[in-house]
Amino acid sequence: MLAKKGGQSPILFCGNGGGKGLSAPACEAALGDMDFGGKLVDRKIIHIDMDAFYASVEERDNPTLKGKPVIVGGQPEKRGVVATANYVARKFGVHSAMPTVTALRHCPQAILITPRMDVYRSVSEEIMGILRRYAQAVEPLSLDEAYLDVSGSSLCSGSATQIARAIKADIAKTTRLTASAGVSYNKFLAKTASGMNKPDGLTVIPPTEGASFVQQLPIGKFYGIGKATEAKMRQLGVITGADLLKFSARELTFYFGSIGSWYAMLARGEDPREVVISRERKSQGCEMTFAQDVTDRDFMLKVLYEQVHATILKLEKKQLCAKSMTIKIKYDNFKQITRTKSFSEPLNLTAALEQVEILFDKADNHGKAVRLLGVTLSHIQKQSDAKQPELWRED
Ligand code: DCP
Ligand code: MG
Repeated sequence: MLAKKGGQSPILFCGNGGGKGLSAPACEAALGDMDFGGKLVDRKIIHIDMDAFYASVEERDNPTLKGKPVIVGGQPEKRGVVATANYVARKFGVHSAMPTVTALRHCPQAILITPRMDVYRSVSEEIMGILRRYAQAVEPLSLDEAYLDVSGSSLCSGSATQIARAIKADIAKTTRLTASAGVSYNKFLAKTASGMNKPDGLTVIPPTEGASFVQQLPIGKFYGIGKATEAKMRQLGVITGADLLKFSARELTFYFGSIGSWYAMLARGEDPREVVISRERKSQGCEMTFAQDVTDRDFMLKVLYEQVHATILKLEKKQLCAKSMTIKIKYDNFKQITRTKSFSEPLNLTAALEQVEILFDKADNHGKAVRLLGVTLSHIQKQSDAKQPELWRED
């Protein structure tokens, strides 16, 4: 049985909570052993995403918070931002990355909690451990989300939907937290599905429904389409996936560059990306929002030096090194710029300190007041893989 939602294409809503349509037999049958003949629809991918993760951990550990608006984030007087808010606080318009001061204006009665990263990290390890019991291919994306490829699994008679349900139950039992799951035949659709019925949702987009689902999807909900691209799409008259489908890959490449061919695939409900078992970190960095805006160049350089130092140390601890550096500067008007430079050899500390100054001066701040500074090192590789000219010279 297919549940229709708001006149959209039929998708299976198998939520355990929130009073959303529950259709267990349909869920079980959803991805069964259906054969749709196409090479891109024969995989079974699950995306798991914890609900209001940090805030849920806080509520779990302090039952007096139950039913109250909870914000996990930095202090307003230090110009902290919201890491997350529970669903009660979200009703007031509070969301991740919002300055805490704004969040508290929206919801003055909210209880503000400073993040306890160690606790979230250890809960995350517990969750990833559970996921690895259900699939060999588990790809964590952050502390609270991961993809699983369960194609060919013998668990739950091979039903990806049943596996997702079992995972949710296991997570709930072990951690007393809820997760939402999305089940489909590729990453893009599985991830979109997991966000559709939060919290405690289980949403399945079977192969028969992928194309029609994508057609009704608002363009802003497409994976990787941010606010700026969405605005550009709108200028082209693209409001939904159906509109996007009218453009060829070549046309989309003309308008958006090489990423255009990716949009063309998404419009067709296709996403060939594999679930990658061990995902290597692509970048490492840190940033800092100042309690008060700063204009002093020496002070800012000192902060950047410390950030570079800390970042290089973190990489070295893992025997990694990096070949690109990016600095981020956010001004008092919230305008943000980045400057990046790549190098042929991995950066050591001395080179990195020199380069951060060059990048900072390239930004040409002209005494503007700065609210945030950050450094990211990317193009990361293992130190042992870094080319050592004297050892690797090719004669
Ligand atoms: N996070 C953060 N800063 C952000 C976004 C997220 O620190 N800008 C942290 C806090 C979140 C966690 O990462 O709890 C997971 O991020 P999600 O985007 O999955 O958000 P939540 O799990 O909080 O809520 P949802 O139920 O929407 O998944
Ligand atoms: Mg989450």
